[in-house]
Amino acid sequence: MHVSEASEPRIWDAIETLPREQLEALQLERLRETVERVIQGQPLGARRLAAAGIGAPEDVRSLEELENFPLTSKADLREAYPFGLLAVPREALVRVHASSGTGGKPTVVGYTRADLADWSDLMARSMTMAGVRPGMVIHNAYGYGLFTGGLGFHQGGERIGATVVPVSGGLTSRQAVLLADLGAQVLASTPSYALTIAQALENRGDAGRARPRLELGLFGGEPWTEAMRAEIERALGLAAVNFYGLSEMCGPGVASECLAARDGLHVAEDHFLVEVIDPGDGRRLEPGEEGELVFTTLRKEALPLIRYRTGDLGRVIDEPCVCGRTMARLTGLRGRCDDMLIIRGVNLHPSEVERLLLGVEGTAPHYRLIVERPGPMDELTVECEPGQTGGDEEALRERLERVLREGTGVRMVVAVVEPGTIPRSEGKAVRVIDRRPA
Ligand code: DLL
Repeated sequence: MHVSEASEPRIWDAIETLPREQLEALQLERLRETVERVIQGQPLGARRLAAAGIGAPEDVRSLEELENFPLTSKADLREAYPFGLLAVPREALVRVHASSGTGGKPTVVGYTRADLADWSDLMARSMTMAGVRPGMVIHNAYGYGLFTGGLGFHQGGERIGATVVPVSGGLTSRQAVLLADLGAQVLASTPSYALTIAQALENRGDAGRARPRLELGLFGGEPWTEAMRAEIERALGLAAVNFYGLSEMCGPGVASECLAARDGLHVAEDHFLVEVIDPGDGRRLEPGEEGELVFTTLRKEALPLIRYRTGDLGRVIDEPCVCGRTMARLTGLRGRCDDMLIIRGVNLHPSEVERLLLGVEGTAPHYRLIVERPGPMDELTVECEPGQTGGDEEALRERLERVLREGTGVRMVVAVVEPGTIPRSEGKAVRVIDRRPA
């Protein structure tokens, strides 16, 4: 890691350090505005609020009452596809984005001009917090298009006054050339794609060519472990910073790490109220407890959402951060509740396998999990590639099987495959191949 002097963290907006009391007063005011927008423009939301006894913004007397409001789910968005939950006329949208979702229709989201301005500002704030400065060259390898990653980081970079290179995802060998030749100091991409790019840089060799000058990586859009962070930092020689978000809120910019601590992602609490609930019974959990993240938009015009269930697991910590920001932090982003595998009765998160796998010397950071049901029981095979150092593959396989069994309580088969065989990611990595009959 070699972050230059110029990258010392700065504050973009005084609101980031607002005393909690003032922040909460602002949140309450904005929650009432959101309730007003829902009542005026979103019939489904208005009916649900009415059923919870909220017929007017004044009926919301405190932030605590939010706990009694009904939850909104992805299924609500899907049923209202594409524009049924808009609180403004469709003509008021200046942009739409969408998230792919598994099978079936994508989730479509819309932005008014004010929503886009807010989002750009949020991205500029988050990227500043991550160490980006005016004039830095940002190689933006997030996909441009319906995915919010490309345009999200693009807008934030321009708003800061950085030099944005809108490469988008794909054509990886060209990425390596541009990254070095244009002197990128910042790489923005999914963590898995960052590794693909790192490999392309390596393959290219460096005889007589420009060396990459990377300092910072702005990575997110998929779960990744501390072990993966260490791998990426080593491979690219940069400080890797975690970004979290989802299209239904705005895209990236919902919660991001500060470079000063890189210990938890500060939630943009002036734009989104965060809660953690028990995914089973919907009960609200205390700070520090792990559960499903739920967000309420506080500023969105086009698509205000009250208590939106993300399906993501995490924890909220409210202890002050060394960076001086007062906004609460997310930690333990382990993936989605429905990514959890149940193998012979034991719950297993793919991220747990990643953590254990990368902890073993001699493995490369490329893997996938294959679930099959050859007989009455599920079988899990972990495919991975050996590291560059070479060595006894049979010994590596045995060691991995032992570490995974001891670490998870699940017996799995490890297959050490030829380097380069596991498909490389150009966006969000596909980690689990489920071959079980439906
Ligand atoms: O992935 C927004 C984004 C783009 C965030 C680029 C950060 C960087 P969607 O395509 O709607 O939006 O997918 C959202 O991705 O609910 C999480 O399950 C997952 N996710 C996003 N960031 C992280 C992260 C964008 N840092 C879904 N850690 C979310 C873990 C993440 N999971």
